[in-house]
Amino acid sequence: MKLKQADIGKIRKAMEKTLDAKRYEHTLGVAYTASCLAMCHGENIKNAELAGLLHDCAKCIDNSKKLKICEKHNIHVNKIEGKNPFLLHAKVGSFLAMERYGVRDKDVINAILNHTTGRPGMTKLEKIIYIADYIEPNRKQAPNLAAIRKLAFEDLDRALLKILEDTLVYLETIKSDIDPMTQKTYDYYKEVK
Ligand code: DGI
Ligand code: FE
Ligand code: FE
Repeated sequence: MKLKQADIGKIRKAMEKTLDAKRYEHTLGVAYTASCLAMCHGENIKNAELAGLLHDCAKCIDNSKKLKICEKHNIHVNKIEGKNPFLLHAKVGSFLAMERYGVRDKDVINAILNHTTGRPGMTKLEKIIYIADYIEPNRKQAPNLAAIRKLAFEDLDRALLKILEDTLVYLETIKSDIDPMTQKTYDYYKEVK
């Protein structure tokens, strides 16, 4: 399918088709959690829902296909992404949001693009998607979830910093490669606070 203009109903149906059942439930959870955060913090509710619905649209594409899409469309793959191609679902997802799902809003595209690593100087919508991805109701494993869920409705920057900190600790514990952007984002928000 290729949409000329982003249509939330059509995109929801497309996600149900393209994602596995668990990922689709997670996606709905991110979309409505992002909508609630948008209400709470004065962001555009429909943009939050749209970005939430699409943030993982490339998650169920296998790694070799993701790498192929990047090659074909000149999307830069860094060393860490080359070794951990699942990270590319954010870049490939933002590309598909534009090309396949008809999203034109730059902020929505960037919220999809930066939802895994974050970036220094995120917009309110980018923060909302990053946080909603971590706290949506189907998430159960992360530590401090109850506290971070409460914090998300009080202070976006403090919630963001706590998630970044817990993510870095988790990645170090499992000895996973850390994307330079994840570290840069943490360093930036540590200074902001
Ligand atoms: O796609 P989701 O699972 O919904 O969520 P996501 O896109 O935020 O990806 C979550 C995973 O990404 C989580 O296990 C932490 C991991 N991650 C975040 N930053 C980095 C990272 N993994 C590696 N290897 N390096 C990073 O810098
Ligand atoms: Fe993701
Ligand atoms: Fe997600």
